[in-house]
Amino acid sequence: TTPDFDQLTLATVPHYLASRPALRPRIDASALSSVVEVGDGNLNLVFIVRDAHGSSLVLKQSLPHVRTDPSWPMTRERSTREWVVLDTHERADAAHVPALFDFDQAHFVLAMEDLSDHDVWRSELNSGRVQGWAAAEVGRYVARTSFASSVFGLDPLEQKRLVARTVNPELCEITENLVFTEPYIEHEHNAVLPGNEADVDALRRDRDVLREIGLAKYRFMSSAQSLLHGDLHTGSVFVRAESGGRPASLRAFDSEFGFYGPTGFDLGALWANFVLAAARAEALGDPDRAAQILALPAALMEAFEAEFRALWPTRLDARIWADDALEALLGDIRRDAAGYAGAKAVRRIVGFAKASDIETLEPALREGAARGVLRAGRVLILSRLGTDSVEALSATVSRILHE
Ligand code: SR1
Ligand code: MG
Repeated sequence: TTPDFDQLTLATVPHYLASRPALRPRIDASALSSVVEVGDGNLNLVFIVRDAHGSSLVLKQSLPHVRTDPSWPMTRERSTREWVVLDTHERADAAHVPALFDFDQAHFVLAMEDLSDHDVWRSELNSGRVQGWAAAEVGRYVARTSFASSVFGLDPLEQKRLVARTVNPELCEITENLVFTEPYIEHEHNAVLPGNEADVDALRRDRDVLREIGLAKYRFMSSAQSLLHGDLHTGSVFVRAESGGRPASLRAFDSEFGFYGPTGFDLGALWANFVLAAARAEALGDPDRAAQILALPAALMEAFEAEFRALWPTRLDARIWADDALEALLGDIRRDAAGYAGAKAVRRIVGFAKASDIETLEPALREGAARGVLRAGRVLILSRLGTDSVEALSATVSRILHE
């Protein structure tokens, strides 16, 4: 009898591999040396499979519910969306995503390159290794993938077909609720230390913050600029520093939240996580490392803008999108990125799915770090009203975190 592949197990993975002709050149299913389940995110099963000849790959299968809360159902169609996003991003920038080997729509399984020789960037930051070079690399990834999937890089008919294929209602709804709504209301998903309750109250009473969050949510829901990764925090980025002649490498993975949205959302997600990492460094008494981390938003945005400018001459229609449109466009994306950075920083302190940067601090340190992130988040959320200089914003964030 054919085993049931509906939810893969260590026992069924070898049979599953044998059933996939596309994977035959990638792995010898009859000579596997190890199968391990390594999924530690909120949603999926992830297996690393190795064979006796030294080949390996990753299988990622979506579960029909949130992994950490089985009572919370979740569409498995997100696998199809991740496949389309990854395939599109691979065409635009193969160097910065895992290679895609196979997609099994019947069982919601993606087979991808094993990147075990890389580390998750958040873990590196938490361990004190900043990997600062990675900020420019990921900025180039966002520039290449956003330009290629936008109307500047794609024929308008093709672009609209891709918009239609990547509509992601259920996962967008998660972001709409968890990032833009729940932190600003009473909700069972929220939890903060008692010492941070007044900080959250102050944010919820701030009418400017509420207006800007509402406008940011509106742009998230209505601005189909480019095919986003959709959840580009430092836990969605693998890094491998240059060593012994082996080049540095960065790969953005886990794009199941991808959809056509505002380009600044992906940039803002990274920026927010730099703020969390800097708050951790400050809490641990390392202001020099915090300063090093707070240089990353500028490195990210500069590399993004430089790459976008370099791609601009290849835009499909220069008749109407003239050169002077470019800087206005980049200014809009920069302002969006700063606002989304604030929203994404706040959600990781107040709402569901917190970040280990702050959560693994002991409570006495966590309270101050959380307060700093909430205050820094407010400045970023309100930044549309003032400066759009990334360096100036980071200088303010630095002062707040150091207080
Ligand atoms: C129920 S999913 C919770 C969070 O995990 C993902 O990483 C996204 O950030 C989402 O908001
Ligand atoms: Mg994820």
